[in-house]
Amino acid sequence: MPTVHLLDYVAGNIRSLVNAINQVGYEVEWVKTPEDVKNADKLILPGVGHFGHCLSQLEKGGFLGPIKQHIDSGKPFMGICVGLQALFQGSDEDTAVPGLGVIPIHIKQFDDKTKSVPHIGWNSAKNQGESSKEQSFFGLRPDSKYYYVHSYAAPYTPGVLEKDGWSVATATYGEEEFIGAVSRGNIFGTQFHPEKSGVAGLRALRAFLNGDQVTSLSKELAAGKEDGLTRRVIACLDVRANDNGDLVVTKGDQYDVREKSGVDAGGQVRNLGKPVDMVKKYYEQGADEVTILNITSFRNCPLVDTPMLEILRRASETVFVPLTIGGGIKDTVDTDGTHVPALDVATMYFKSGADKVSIGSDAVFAAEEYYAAGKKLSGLTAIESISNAYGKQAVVVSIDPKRVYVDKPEDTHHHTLKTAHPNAAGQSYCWYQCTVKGGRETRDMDVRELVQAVEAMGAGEILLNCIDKDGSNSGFDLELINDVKASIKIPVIASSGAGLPAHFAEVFSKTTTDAALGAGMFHRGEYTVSQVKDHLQEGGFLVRQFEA
Ligand code: 1PR
Repeated sequence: MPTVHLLDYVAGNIRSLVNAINQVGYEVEWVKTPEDVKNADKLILPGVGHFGHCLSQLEKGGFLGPIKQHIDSGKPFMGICVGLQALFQGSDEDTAVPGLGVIPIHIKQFDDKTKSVPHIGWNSAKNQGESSKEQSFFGLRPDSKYYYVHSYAAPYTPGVLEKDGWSVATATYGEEEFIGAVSRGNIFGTQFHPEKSGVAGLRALRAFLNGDQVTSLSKELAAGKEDGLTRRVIACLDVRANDNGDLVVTKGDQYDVREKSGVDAGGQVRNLGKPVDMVKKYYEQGADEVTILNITSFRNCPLVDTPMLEILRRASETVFVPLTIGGGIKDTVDTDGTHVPALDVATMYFKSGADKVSIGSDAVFAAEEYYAAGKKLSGLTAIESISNAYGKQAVVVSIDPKRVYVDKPEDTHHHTLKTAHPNAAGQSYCWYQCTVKGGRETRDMDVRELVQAVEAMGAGEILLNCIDKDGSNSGFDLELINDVKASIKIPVIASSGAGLPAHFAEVFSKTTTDAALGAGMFHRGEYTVSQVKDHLQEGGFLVRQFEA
């Protein structure tokens, strides 16, 4: 197999990039020292986390000079995400640290007044400039969608880079048009993650590695599709061991996963399939992401045997959309008494192919401490340590709230809302109480307090479940979703209650949710992810369809 050199200069969750490189027929050689850069023919600089941290790590390691020499010598170079941003002059993210200055533009933060930041999801990379009707570069297609996750981007001004010989492909987020990919001569950079962008991303990666710079476009392809962020549809797998010890995908009603009727009635864990097979199935149906939750993580199990690791390793070899893993991401005492910090637990998952980790119970405990300390950050929580090391986009907080009805807002010190769905006793105010350990224990904290605390700690996204709605097939809890969206800037994934494709259309039209997740309706085979997307598309929503 031909090789490509990959620079792993910070703790990076780049297992998926290695898998994608292998998938397109190349082997990775690691760059460990500045000397190794000199031996590289093709060089890829992936980027995770913080611009300033990345650039100063590269500087400290003595890599910056050799990278510049590599680029100047005309050898193939590709920068991904912050690896692309490193090519620019500098970034708002850290104005004290300069970039490589290859592209004379400054990276800016997205405006969060009218939209969620980070920008997470599938967006375009449409070639600009005069030749864009006939051609694109490195396999990019105007009708394809690519997976982005970032808070900072290079603003696009038509003609500025083109006049210096650059080819530019752009995406639009809200009102802002930014650079999604650039290329000139031996240089290729993508703000999106090709390794997480399905077949479209693999095509770009393969084209770079094969040196296929110019991509001719047919008339239909050049016409492209509507620009902008698509509606994100996520499939979620709740995983646990059944009573025979086999790992199965299960699904509860209000978090109770044991059968209540049929041949297995009497308490068997509901078995809906094998985890790795189901991850692949949903990828091929067009799921924009797959979330895998270990729902019995509070039980003791030696960390190295954590069943999720093997599932991730196998799934990430052939599934090229983001994989989120949840359950048990916290400071842990292993069965042999060793203390393992949450960051190390997360690192194990990232190394096995996860792109994000999802934190449940531990986020509630951390938020309690945050308020007890007068809203002071300790710097020690799982959210903070993982977010600092891997970037906030890698940290999801999963919330399991329950509705609590009251007669009037004064009856509780928690944030209430007036609901259109009063309970049997006629109470029409409610608040949403946080729970831990998969809903087994309630805490004196409402959802608004929790989301604001975890946003302050550096969480990048909220997975918003609702125990009352879980498994009900009655649609999402729109009131809860709107209330949470109004409280924070980070993206929210609506979860619990999806039973029909129409429920996805409803949540996208009646709330400003950033993504919507379904579980039971997919597992039971009632609907496929592609049927949900077809329904959304017919309703005028922009979606990404699976590219074979
Ligand atoms: O607390 O950090 O160890 O994480 C445990 C994780 O496991 C949390 O994310 C928690 O939500 C999850 N979990 C724990 N127990 C259960 C259970 O079901 N007994 N599952 C559970 C949560 C809820 C959703 C579900 C949606 C959509 N699953 O993820 O997929 O409600 O379902 P639907 O579309 O069928 O309605 P920690």
